Amino acid sequence: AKAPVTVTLTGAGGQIGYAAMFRIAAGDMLGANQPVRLRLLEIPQGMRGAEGAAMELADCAFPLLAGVDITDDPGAGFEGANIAMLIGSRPRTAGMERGDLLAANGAIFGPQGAAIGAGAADDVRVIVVGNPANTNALIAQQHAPDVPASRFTALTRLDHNRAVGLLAAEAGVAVSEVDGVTIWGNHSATQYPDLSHATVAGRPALDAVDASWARGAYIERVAKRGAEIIEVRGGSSVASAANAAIEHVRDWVLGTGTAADGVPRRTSAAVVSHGEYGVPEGLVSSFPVVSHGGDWEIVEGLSVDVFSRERIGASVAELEAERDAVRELGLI
Ligand code: NAX
Repeated sequence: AKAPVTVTLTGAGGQIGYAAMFRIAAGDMLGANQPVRLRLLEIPQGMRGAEGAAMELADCAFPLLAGVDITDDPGAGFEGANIAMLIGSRPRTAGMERGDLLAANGAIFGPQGAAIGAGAADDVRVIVVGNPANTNALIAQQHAPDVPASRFTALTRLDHNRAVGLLAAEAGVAVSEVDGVTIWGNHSATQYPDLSHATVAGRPALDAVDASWARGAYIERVAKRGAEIIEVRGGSSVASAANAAIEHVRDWVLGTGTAADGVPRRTSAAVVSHGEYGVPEGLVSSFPVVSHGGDWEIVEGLSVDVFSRERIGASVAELEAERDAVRELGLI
């Protein structure tokens, strides 16, 4: 039998952690033949939630689940971790200044990054879900200088999946007929869902739907989809966020593969820039990506028109401002 993969979930006593762990233990993330060991990392207030969830995991008797450990110590939580899913954070609440938000998250993601650097497995792969996700990933990465920077990523797959779903609905096709959508920049209101290179049933998306919609209401709808879910459901996105994080890790580890026509399947992920598309080196920004051999690769060479250039620039400027603010606060 294969050796278990150690998956550390932070915020495991919260909603997204709860939605994710059963699917991970069932094999949805790493495959039906790969045993997993779950590490649930919480803060003291969240330990009971994690303990209760672990009791339910036991009651599922998942054949692939090799063990569950629960801790509130980041050192123990990340020891030997192969996959680290950083879900717990301090999201913005009403009246919170940006500096307070970044400082609170620096106090979480700095120590967690250091613990990953000190004790995680050599092949550790990190995905940050907790907001502000891109900058939290940057903070963690900066505290783990011995881990390759490419192992730190942030979740924009939920934005990507929302963008695919809303495009398919507008065009009146199945989501399986949509390809080539990209989310650029920050997981925030400035994100840019780009249809320039997208296709719908093989046709350019910008011909299949009204181009002014694609570059107007659509962008806003994708960016504000989280608020729309809150308004209708009375709570934030949970299962869809967990699903996106699972798909991000699955594609990262197992590869994005090729479509039936042999064309590589693209998706979106926030990864550390090497300067691609003019995004300053070192920022954790969302790009069009493929994955093979266990590594994300940014898809280069896509044409970027004036409209897209401006949109990408605005979101990247926000990421630079966040990076400058955490630098000024001494968090990186
Ligand atoms: P919950 O409040 O239900 O759960 C968060 C859990 O994290 C709590 O149990 C808390 O005790 C724990 N926690 C806090 N600090 C911790 C620390 N230092 N170490 C370990 N655990 C810690 O929130 P939930 O709905 O699960 O959302 C989690 C995060 O995901 C939030 O920051 C949210 O903003 C973010 N989201 C990100 C999305 C994305 O696409 N990137 C979309 C969904 C979601 O909004």
